[in-house]
Amino acid sequence: MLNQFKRKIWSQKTCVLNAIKGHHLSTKAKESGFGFKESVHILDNNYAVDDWTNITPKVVSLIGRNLYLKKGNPLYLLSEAIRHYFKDYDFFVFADPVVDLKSNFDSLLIPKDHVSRQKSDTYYVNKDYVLRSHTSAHQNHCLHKKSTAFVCIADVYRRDEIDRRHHSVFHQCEAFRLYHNNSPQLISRGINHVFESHKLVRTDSKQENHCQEVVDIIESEMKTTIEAFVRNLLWEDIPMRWVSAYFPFTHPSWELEIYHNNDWIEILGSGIVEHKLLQNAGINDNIGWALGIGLERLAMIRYQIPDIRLFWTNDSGFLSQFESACHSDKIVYKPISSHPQLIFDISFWLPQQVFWCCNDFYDLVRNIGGDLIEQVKVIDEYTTKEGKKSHTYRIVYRSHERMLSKDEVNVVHKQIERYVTDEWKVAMR
Ligand code: FA5
Ligand code: MG
Repeated sequence: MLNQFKRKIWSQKTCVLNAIKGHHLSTKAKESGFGFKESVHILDNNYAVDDWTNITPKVVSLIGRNLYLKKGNPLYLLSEAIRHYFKDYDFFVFADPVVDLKSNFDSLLIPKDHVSRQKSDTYYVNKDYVLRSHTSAHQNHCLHKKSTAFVCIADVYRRDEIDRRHHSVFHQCEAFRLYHNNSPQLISRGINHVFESHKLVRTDSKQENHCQEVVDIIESEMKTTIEAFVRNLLWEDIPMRWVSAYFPFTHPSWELEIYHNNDWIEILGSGIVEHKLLQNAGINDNIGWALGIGLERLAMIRYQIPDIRLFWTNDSGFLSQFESACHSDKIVYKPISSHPQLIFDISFWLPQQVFWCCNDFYDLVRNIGGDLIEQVKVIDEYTTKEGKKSHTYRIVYRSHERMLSKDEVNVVHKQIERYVTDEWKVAMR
C-alpha cells in the first residue's frame, strides 16, 4: 500500500523535493536556451519563446508522429481495441498537443502551487502554453461538446524519469462517464437522488454534496467496466488491484495496478469527478467517473513488449510484427536483434508465360539466406504496355548473433540473384 507514495506527478508528497529540483533545472534551462531563439513552430502555429520555454528540439521533433494513428504500431492496434470496446462512448481526437494553462491545470482545479505546474515537470512552450501533460486536459473540451460519455486518446508530454516504463512522450486514453437521477444504474437500485440534502461533509470516501450510496454505485460501475475492459484486452484473468490515490480533479481516487512479470505495474489513475469541475462546465445535476490510462504500459503487457522506447522505432523488424494485424489478434512480440539491419533490394523482369508466385521467391530467399533473413516482401510491381512484368523485392538481413558486414551479405545476395537468373530465368533490371 506504500505504492501511492512513490513518485507521482499529482502526489503532494513530492512537492518540496521537486520545488528544489525545479529551481535547479529552470536555471540550467535558461542557460542552454533549449535550442530555440525567438519563436518555435509547432504544427501550424508559431509561439514566442520566453523565460518559461523549456521544450527541446528533440521533444518537438516527436510531435505529429501520431503513433496511435499509424497502422503497424501496436499503439494503433490498442487504440482500435479501445474504440471497439467503448463503442457506445463518443470518441475524440485532439491532434494538437499544445494547450493553454486553463485546460491543462485550472479547469482541473490544480492549485497554482501544485508540483505538476513546475518547469521541472511540465514542458512549457511559453508562459501561456504547455504540451499537455495528460489527456485530462481535454475533459473540459469534451464536456463543452455536451458529451456525457467519452473516450479521448492523445500523445502527452512530461519531464519525467526515463526507464523501461517511462518516456517523456507517451500516450493516454481518457474515459469519462456521467450519471444523473434517472440513470438506470441508480433507478434499478431504488435510488432517485444523487446529492445530500443535509450534513454536507467531505470524508475520505466521498465529496461533501454526494450521497455515499450513490458514490458506491458509481465506483463499482467504473471498477467493473475497467476490470472487464482490461481482462478483454489482455485475454486473461490477470491479477489486478486498486490502490487509493490522490488527484485534484477526482475524489475519491484510485490507481489500478496489474501483476506482470513478478511486478505490480500502475496502468491508470481514476476517480469520482470533483463536482466543482462539472459545475464550472455548467453541469449541476450529474455525478461521474473519469480515468486516464497509460497506453504504452497496457500495450507492453498486452504484447509483451519489454521496453517503452520500442514504440518509437522505425525498425521494420519491430513494426512488421504488428503491420497486418487486427486489433483483436493475440500477438506475442518476438524480440528483435540489437544488431543493425542491412537492406538490399532486388528487381527483375519475370519470365514470360510462367506463373509467378511470390511465396516461392520468399521460400527461395529463406532457403539460401537462412537465419540471416529477417524479412522479405514485394515492394513494387508493374506491367509494361507490351505485357512485361517487373517485380522489386526488399530483403532485410540481420543476425541475432553478430553484426553483419555488407560484403558478407553481398555474397548471399548474389547467390539469390544467380539462382533466380539461372534457374527461374528472370532478367535482372
Ligand atoms: C494522470 O495523468 C491523470 N490525469 C489520470 C486521471 C484521469 C486520474 C482522470 C483521474 C481521473 P498519472 O500521472 O498517474 O495520472 O498517469 C496515468 C497513467 O499514465 C499512469 O498510470 C501510467 O500508466 C501512465 N504514465 C504516467 N507517466 C508515464 C510516463 N512517463 N511514461 C509512460 N507512461 C506514463
Ligand atoms: Mg500515477
